[in-house]
Amino acid sequence: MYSQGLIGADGTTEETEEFLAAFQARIDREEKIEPNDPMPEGYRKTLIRQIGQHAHSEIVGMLPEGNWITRAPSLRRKAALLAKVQDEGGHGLYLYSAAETLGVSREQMTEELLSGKAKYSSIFNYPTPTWADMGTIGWLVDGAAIMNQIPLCRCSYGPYARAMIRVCKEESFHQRQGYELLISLCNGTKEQKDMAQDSINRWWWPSLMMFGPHDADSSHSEQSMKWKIKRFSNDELRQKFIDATVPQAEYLGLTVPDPDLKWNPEKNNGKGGYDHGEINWVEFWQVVKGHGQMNRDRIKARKKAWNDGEWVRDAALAHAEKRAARQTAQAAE
Ligand code: BYC
Repeated sequence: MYSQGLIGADGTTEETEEFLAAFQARIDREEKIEPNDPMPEGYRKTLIRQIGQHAHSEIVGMLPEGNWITRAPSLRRKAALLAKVQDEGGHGLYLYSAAETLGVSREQMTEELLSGKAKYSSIFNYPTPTWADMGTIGWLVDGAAIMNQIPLCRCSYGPYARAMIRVCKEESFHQRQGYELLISLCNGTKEQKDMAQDSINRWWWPSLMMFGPHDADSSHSEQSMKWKIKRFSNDELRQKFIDATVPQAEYLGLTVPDPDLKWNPEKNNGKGGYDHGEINWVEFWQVVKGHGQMNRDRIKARKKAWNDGEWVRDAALAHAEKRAARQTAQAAE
């Protein structure tokens, strides 16, 4: 068990071999790590990086779909899209709160996003030129997110794992609304079905990129899996996603734009799975490094929102300070 003796006199944890082994033993026993527990600095930093990136992705992820709220073709579609975008704002807030339990402030995280130091998911740097993209994002992007995030509900860090339970329930609604939208388009006119196919042609490969680089090129996976932050590797999750999604495309009567896609009965230990073509990793890294089609627009929009919201933050803070002062004065009376 832990003893406070592992905490140094200055309050920092001493990362002796004994400390690291005791920490790993807790992880191996599937104990949840909580905010005040001693933890290796690398564990804390990895979580801040991943949760922060995840929170930014949710917030930036509101922009491509927000683009279509005013142009949704019916009240029903508008209400569903509004609810989805609002949910994403909520996910960002739970995730920023989970990261704050690790000793980083929301201001610091936002500054890192706006300065380009912190990453967000590559997927949100692609444009949304057609209404069908609202269906495809729900189906493919939220579908990929669910595949990646269900295992995060079992992440070793308690606040992140608990936040992910609600996030995943909402993502499931998002995925279904997207798929239902595409079913309507595919049962509609030829132009509507063509619009759906064109959208899948543009979003298929970027959705596969969401899972990150191949395992051999993933700098963090090995350690993150040892710490049970990640439960599956990037390639394992990508394969699960492809295997689950291709039959859904077939049901829609649409095809995924991969000429090398082929059912392989030997794959997945004889359970069968799809062999697939290679991702364009040059494109992936260009987008991750800020040179995608929409990177500049996305950061510009977030900077404007942050600057426009300054007076709201100031007013909320002034109100909180005033109330605290009043309470202190009352307590002293
Ligand atoms: N895009 O060692 P690796 C959503 C970076 S939001 C950009 O494999 P890791 C939704 C990676 O950060 C979807 N960067 O890293 C919202 C690392 O760079 P740094 C977001 C990427 O962390 C609204 C480097 O490449 N989901 O669901 O072990 C509407 C090496 O990678 C990407 C999450 O954030 C990428 N695609 O694994 C709809 C989930 N991939 O940090 C939907 C939580 C990799 O060393 N995050 N990089 O500079 C994760 O599960 C993991 O962080 C990842 C990457 C699987 C994404």
